[in-house]
Amino acid sequence: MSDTENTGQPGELAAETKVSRRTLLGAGVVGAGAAGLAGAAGLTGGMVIGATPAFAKEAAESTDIPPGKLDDYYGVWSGGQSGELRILGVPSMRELIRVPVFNLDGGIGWGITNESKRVLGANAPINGDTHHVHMSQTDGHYDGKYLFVNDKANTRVARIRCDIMRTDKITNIPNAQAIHGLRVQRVPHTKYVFCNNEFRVPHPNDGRDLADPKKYFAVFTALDAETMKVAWQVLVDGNLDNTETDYTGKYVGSTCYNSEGATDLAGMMDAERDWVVYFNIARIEAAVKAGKYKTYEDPNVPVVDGRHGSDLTLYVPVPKNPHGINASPDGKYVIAAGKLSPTVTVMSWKKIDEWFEGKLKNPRDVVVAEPELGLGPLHTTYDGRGNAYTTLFIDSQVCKWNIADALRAAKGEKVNYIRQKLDVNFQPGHNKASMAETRDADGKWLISLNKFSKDRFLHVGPLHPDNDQLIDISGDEMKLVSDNPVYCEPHDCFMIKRDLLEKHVKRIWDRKDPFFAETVAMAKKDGINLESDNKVIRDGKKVRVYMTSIAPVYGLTEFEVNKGDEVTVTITNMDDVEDLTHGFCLANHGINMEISPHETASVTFTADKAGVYWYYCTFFCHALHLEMRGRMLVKA
Ligand code: RUQ
Ligand code: CUA
Ligand code: CA
Repeated sequence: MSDTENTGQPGELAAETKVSRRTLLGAGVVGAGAAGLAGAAGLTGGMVIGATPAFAKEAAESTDIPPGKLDDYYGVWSGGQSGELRILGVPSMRELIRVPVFNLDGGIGWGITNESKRVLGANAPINGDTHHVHMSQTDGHYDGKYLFVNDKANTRVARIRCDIMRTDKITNIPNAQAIHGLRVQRVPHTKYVFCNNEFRVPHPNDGRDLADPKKYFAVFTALDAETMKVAWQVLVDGNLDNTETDYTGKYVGSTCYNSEGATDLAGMMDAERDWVVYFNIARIEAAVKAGKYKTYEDPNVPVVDGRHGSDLTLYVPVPKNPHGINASPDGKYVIAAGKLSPTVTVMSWKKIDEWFEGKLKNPRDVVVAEPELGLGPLHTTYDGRGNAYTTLFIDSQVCKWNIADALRAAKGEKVNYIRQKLDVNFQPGHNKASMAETRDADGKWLISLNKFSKDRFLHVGPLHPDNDQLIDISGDEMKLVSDNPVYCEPHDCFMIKRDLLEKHVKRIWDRKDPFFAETVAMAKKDGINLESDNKVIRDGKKVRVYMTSIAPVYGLTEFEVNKGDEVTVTITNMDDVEDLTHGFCLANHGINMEISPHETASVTFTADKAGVYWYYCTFFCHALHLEMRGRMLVKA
């Protein structure tokens, strides 16, 4: 049996059926790329790889979290085209909460409340495409402060405060279209969030140069993590896919699959090599300071020129349409995955430094190995014990390989650097090992985020869930331990040890929280004490209704307005009991919001229909929760 035919998973299809299905999937995916991949397959053909059975007999690390017990890790998942984030417990894989970001969320009223609308901005789109979520770091360790996530769909980046797990800032990225790769500066701390612009367009993008793709370009963006303003951008050749930072704070690199500047599939696969472009942060800052920049759509955003020939950047040719780029937790290497090449390219941060110092001549001198792993390598993660784990999309496998051995093989030694190939179900994109984005990689758990689930779950209609598989990597062998259906393609995730995040998370709102400070200021102008007052303030055709909520009553069980008034209802939950959340749903007005203990939330709408409209509490807060309601009386 050849390596890709490995099977034997309990409950799996017969080997023969499965092989044909796997082949079919691979073929379907290859599609127009067949020519390039045929070459790649040829390369892999003669290779001896140390595959092991996909499912080991011995019991894996237990994922069993008994009732009342807590998980060891928080898992933070992007939500793909749902536009949200999700927080899971690992290893149970129980979903703990969703964090709406770019999407409308009726559960808590995200996109409905004034507080969320202030974050989203006026007339903001209410869909998103979140791929890459990363936590802020200090000296290469998670610091529990912020999460950052991209919106490929609408060219935005959001920040989520970890203490309340709420999105608190969203920035539209100018001079760009489609923000894909996103990473945080690790060292000395997350000063910048780096964002990749995937699609090349004309600038300004106002109807000029439509048919002249040579004039299109893409930019690399550094966002200030505290202000969430764009600090600077770099004009690049080609496009930008994924990005990664080093462990010194000096460099950040991005993969480019469209070095061709093409606008169609064949064109984007034309070159045998595209590249990884590295940015020299200090030099870029100096160039900005020296005024060596232009501006495009936003006069406040300096754009320096980092195209070929610039001393701000280093373009390292790598094979072919590279995708993922991931730094090893020892701070030494950064590995770009070949996608249409069966190889990954291992580059040395130290050599990148030497190149910028002028000590190396050829950009390829920073490459220390280019091991062949299998078909469709997309992303790599690490166990902190010198092993790398690369997803093979087309082979539907995770390949575990040893970095030191790959370096020895690159020097001509006869060593097998591949440790194991594990079948996953099916077609993995990202993978991520626990704590692997930091110096604290602990090599316990690996998630393989698989794009197809086929028949792994009960059928729920033509749209199948993705399958995020949990794999135990604590021993010598990878062991698949659970299948987990997920909605609308989370691309990436990370796992952080419970104690590192738990201490930063609030269990009850602080009354001084900036999240609702503007609402508090509005109340103050009206002479309202939000914690005790229940009052209606009329201001022409604007009516502001202030009330408290204490289970099981609202401070106001009725208020009266005139048809056509613009009504703002502001509610402050004065219950002290943790977990005692109230809701406010106004019948037939499309309004629902959540108010957790000591939170103030508000919503503004037009009372456009005369009549009696009940409002009621949507969170089951008390035995008399159903009775927790009141009337809005709208006079004709
Ligand atoms: S990146 S797999 Cu690979 Cu956005 Cu999705
Ligand atoms: Cu308050 Cu239910
Ligand atoms: Ca290409």
